[in-house]
Amino acid sequence: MSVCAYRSEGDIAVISMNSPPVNGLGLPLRQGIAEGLAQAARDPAITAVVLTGTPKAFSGGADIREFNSPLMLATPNLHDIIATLEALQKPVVAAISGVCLGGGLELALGCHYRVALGDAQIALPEVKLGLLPGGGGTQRLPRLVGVQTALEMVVTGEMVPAAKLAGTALFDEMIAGDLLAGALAFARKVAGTRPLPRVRDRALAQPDAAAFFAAARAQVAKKAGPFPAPLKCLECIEAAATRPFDEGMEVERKGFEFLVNGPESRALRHAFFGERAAAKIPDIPDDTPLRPIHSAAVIGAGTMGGGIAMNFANVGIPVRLLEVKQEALDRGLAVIRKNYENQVKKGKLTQEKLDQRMALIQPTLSYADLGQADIVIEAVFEDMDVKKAVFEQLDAVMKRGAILASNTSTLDLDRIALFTKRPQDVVGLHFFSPANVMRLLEVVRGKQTAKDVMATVMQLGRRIRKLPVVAGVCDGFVGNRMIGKYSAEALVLLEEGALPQQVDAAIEKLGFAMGPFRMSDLAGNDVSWYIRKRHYAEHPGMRRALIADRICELGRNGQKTGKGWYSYQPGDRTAHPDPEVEKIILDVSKEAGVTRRAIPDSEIVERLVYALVNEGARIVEEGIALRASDIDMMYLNGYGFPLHLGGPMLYADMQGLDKVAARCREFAKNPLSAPGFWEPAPLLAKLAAEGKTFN
Ligand code: T1G
Repeated sequence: MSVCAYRSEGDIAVISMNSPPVNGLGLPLRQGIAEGLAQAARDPAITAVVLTGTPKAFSGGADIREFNSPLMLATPNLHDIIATLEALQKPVVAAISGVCLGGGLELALGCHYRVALGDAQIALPEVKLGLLPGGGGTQRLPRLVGVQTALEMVVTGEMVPAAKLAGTALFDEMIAGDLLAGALAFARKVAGTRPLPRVRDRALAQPDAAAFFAAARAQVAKKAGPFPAPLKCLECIEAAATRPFDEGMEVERKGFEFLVNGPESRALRHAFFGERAAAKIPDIPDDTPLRPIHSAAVIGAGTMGGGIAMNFANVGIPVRLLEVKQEALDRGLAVIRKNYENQVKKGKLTQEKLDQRMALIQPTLSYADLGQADIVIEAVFEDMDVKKAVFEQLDAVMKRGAILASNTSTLDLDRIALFTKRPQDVVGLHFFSPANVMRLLEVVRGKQTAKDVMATVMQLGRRIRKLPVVAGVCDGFVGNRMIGKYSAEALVLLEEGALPQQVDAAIEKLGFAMGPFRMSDLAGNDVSWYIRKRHYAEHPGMRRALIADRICELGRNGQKTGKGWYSYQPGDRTAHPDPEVEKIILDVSKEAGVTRRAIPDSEIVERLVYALVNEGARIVEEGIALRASDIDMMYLNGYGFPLHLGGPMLYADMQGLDKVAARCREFAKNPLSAPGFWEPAPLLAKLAAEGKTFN
């Protein structure tokens, strides 16, 4: 079926774009539009043209799948189309419905007129992809909506309902009801109007431009972080307000060129597609029937359980919250209420919404009250015996077809499933603390987890505003298995010559939200100690993390005890380097006969990130993660990996896998590293040898 249809309604030509899923302006669609315009131009019976999309999308913009490929600039490119529009001797009316984004809006701005439905969504979202509008949007939009509105729209990339822009010159008419009928009527009305209005011909001035843009630049710079796009966007709007149109277009072209070839945009586009890819499970069809989820239950009202319950209440799903003791239940509810009250204080929630959400969280001490829930999630202590008791109870009380989920972060889900007579209904839903904030939801697929259960929880994950990513069953699944290697290497760095504050500072300078030692102090050093002791028992020959063990033996559990890798003042989370910790580190190095050395920050970063990458490669080749980009999505949304770097696997791609593999081989020579730790994973070695990438 053609992606662009042409027909005439009397003396008006109608060009209808229909290139699923969102009329991305890929080459075939661009060709279709160009052909339609040419046909309308040469047909003497045609007096005007209407350009339409679908109810869902006028156009979602340039086809971002074409980026960094020859297709992007293949002619007719977007500029060619807009030039054709502006040279046409017959009026073209853009009829806008659904989303009108990026290049799609720029296409509409090239038309002589624009009419729209009030609920159409308008945006130039390129900045969210690390780009700027490269089709003239930075020069034309201000000429219709003014500098201030255009600047906000381009620098934030946020969608604006067309109705909110009805008062500007962006739309010549707002259409109520039948968009096509309204557009045709408008086209007939303007068919004879001359000269044809072109946006580029409109004058634009910004009073006191120098001061205005200096102030705006300071504001934008504050929020831009490591991303160059927002300031480049501002530069273009400034050019539109202070220079002739063609000069402004040149500023835009140069800015776009710079950004589209930059690492930050590559990372943001990787995140865009990676999030959508994560929703796809190869052996589970997209149209798998889902189990209905009208109510939920959570076992455990602690930090995790309370946060998990909030996710359901936030989207209107009633949720039973079970604890074994009344005071634990009361405490859990008080924490939930406090969380909501904090949001009310910040103006992010109304009191009415708070009350509605609290009413949806129904406390109980009895398992019998859970029986009718469609899904239950246990968030009890990370101990297999405790999980066994809980799942045996759940198996006894939950209705047939209910989904039984564990929030376990490392335990064997297949074993947990066998505590029930319905292993096919058991799945892992690993939330990240704080569960009502962190976006990542690691969905652990057991050997026996039914396909419709997987499809249901993946959709439910999106419904509760999480990013669900699939993991297979192994120790630590994906995220924590990798972080285990990262933390182990951080400890080796201490034995070798670094201090916690140097290691944390180095990786935080790269952009991590928190280095390994500050993170451990926040999460609780006893948590990782408990896991280390389990590993020591399971692998008696395993090399002990002597420094970390000593820290824990002293009860230095982190922020919650006022001392950990750092010391803390009461009520203050500021991490203060502690001489007692430094002494422990120096003692262990001495006992191990290690001659400490100064380790460059760059080496610290390589060893921490490549430890993640190497384990990630093993995880992909074992099929524990479905794809490398899933690992990146996990690290961007659950572990504070810097967004402008796109995730550990993309970071490795950008360094060059041959370089990464070579460095791993270098690190493998370190006598302190565990046997095989730095052996390049076979997938890494293979891709490096073939000059390929993970993504
Ligand atoms: N190009 C190609 N595919 C796109 C696309 C696009 N612009 N937008 C979405 N898709 C695919 C997406 O990958 C997914 O595919 C499917 O559509 C549904 O998307 C020159 C350079 C439009 C609001 O940044 O914001 O124009 O996974 O799951 O929740 O100045 O997609 O099904 O195979 O997100 O309903 C500017 C990005 C481009 C818009 C729809 N445009 N897209 O949301 O569905 S740069 C954008 C979105 C540009 C010019 C510049 C959203 C949406 P699959 P979805 P949704």
